[in-house]
Amino acid sequence: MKIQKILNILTLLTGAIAVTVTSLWIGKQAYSWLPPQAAAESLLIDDLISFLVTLGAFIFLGVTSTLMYSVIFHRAVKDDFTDGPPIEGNIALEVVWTAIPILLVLWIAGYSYQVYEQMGIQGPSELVHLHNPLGMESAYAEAKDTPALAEPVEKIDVLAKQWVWVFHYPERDITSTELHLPSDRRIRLALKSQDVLHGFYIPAFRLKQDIIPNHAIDFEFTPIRPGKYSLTDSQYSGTYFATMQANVIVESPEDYQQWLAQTATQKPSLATNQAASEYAQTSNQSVQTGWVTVPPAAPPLVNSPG
Ligand SMILES: [Cu+2]
Repeated sequence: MKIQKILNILTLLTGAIAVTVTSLWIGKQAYSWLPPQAAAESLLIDDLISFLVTLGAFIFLGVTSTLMYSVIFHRAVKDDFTDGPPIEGNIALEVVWTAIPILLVLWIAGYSYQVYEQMGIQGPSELVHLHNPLGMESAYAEAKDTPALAEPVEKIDVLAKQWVWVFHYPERDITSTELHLPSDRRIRLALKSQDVLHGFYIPAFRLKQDIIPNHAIDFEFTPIRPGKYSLTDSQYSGTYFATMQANVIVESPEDYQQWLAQTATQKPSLATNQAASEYAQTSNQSVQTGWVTVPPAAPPLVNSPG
């Protein structure tokens, strides 16, 4: 009897260690499932995702391995149709399995909030303050003291409309349909929408922000990896919403300055606009659906049509 108990504890211990080690390994794999880490914020988000995957893997493996163990080693013998032992509640067990999930949820909430605070992305602060006057104010005040925000900031205006992104660089007063960004510089975007709700989403930066009409939303981040990424609209904004994509080019500050200077010498020209050309095509079609759609905004005049 004694030996049986020791064996049971050993089995449980071995199982728990195997599940923990496997979960930690799966959590490490999570990094490779995601796009390149092109902004400082993506490092924080990916750590959070890895943590959540580790936790999820631990619960999944813990539950399934217990189930498999019971099915394999505690099968009823053939022709045994008797009932199992009548177990009527267990206060200690119920307290434990209620307390553990509560603590886990609080841990996830605390960690997520901390990541959001560290990112210091600003967002629609005046709207957030309106709905949550106590919670957010201190977070923003604190974020202003972090060294990331004390760095020189590159300001760019982003205008979203049906269905095109237009970027304006106030420093040189130039516009483009491709978003150029210097790497390792704090970027501050002023997000504006001319018509409806749009969503600013760069998966490689792990950043997403709704753009609300009639509100300029400050949005901050730091690109860290030169390369070409894509910006997509994360909110359904009408018929040609799928065409609302733009290239994001992260380059060294020297290349960025060179691009600004070179673009400043170019006369504004009409940008190619997929939404406008698709709309023009449908009006030439012989079969008319009769469905009305919002006509796309006129293609913008930009210094760099991309
Ligand atoms: Cu849109």
